[in-house]
Amino acid sequence: MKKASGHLAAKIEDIVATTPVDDIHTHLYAPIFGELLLWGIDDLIVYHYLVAEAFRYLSIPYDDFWKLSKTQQAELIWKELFIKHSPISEACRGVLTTLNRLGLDVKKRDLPVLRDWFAKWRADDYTTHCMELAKVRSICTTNSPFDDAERAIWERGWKRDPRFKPALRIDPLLLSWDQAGPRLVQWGYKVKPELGAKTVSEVRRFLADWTDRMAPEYLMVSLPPDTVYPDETISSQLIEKAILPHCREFNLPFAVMPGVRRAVNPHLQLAGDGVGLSNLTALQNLCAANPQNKFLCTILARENQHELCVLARKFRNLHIFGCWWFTNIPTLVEEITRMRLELLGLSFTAQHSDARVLDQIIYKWDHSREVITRVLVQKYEALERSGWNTSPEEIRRDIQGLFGGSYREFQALKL
Ligand code: FIX
Ligand code: ZN
Repeated sequence: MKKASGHLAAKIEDIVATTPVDDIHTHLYAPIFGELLLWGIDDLIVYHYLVAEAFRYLSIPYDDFWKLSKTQQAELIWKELFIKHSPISEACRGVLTTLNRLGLDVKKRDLPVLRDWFAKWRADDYTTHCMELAKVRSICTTNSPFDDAERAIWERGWKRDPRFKPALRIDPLLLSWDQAGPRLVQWGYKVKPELGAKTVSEVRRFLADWTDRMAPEYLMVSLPPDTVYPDETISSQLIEKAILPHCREFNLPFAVMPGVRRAVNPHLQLAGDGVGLSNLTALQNLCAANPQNKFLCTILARENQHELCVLARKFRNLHIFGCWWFTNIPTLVEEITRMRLELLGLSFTAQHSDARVLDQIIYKWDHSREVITRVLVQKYEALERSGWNTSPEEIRRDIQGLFGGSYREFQALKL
């Protein structure tokens, strides 16, 4: 059997490292949103992934931790996860990769010096700097009309930064109608607790108003693992009667992220969510019953990944993307990316960052590119052994597809 040349591997590594990405799901904000855009050393360290890990060691009462200032929390986490133990976990290593790529000397382990360095930056210059370092071309944000802080900014309006692309997040509407309904009433939409025709049309008016205001890329919800569709719940009815017709009218995909068990340990706040195995029959039913709707999906449980790939083989109105949260670790990114390539070829989006802190795009994309390179080298070498030559232009085309091109083609698809 002919051995692949080291030349091919080097070429792939170079193309993966230099191809710009469209980051299609994050929790970041454009700089105009002020303090809502998190960045800098303290936010990197108090990231909820690290809070969860620190509490593996910390014995202080949860409430005492939450009463501390951000700086104090960061100091506690830094001491526990970086000084008293080696920072081996993916989230810890991420902080170091980020600082290292920003040109900071992590060996010194000196938090005040790091703080001084960050203090010199302004958010808008720093945004450009991080996006350049990470080779991220555009950032899709998560925007909720139910979030009081950001709603006010949307209502005021501003000149758009074209690098930031909003997504309309609707979790409260679908998952806590009891509270979302009264808020809609407060905002002038005549909805009732039961979903009569008038209420449905008012929910659609609400969605249309926010779609006009935001011009979102898609509508999005994270779903608990036990979600069933269709059924008699308000959530299922809202999807069928309001969300899906709205998405068809505005040609917007509906993005679902199944598998999150919220507040498994509420004392950990944002860090307290867990994972569960989803019943993908709900997604299958959505795709099958609504061929004119487009669905984006990333799923949280490792055990659901294979079934999700098979579903994507069956439904062209389903586009799968990214390795999310607990699956965004090298072991699983490698396994999932290989599985997707083997079952779907190149018709998926390899990764999104899910970053909550701007600087994280540096490590999340660096680490992902490293793993994706490893998998692609194996795949193109295997093609070479089968007698197929792939030109650098073809490899670049393929990687552009995995890094946003395939998503854009899906967006452009007319069903
Ligand atoms: O629902 C989501 O979009 C999740 O990404 C978040 O809920 C989660 O807290 C997170 O940041 C995961 O990376
Ligand atoms: Zn997210």
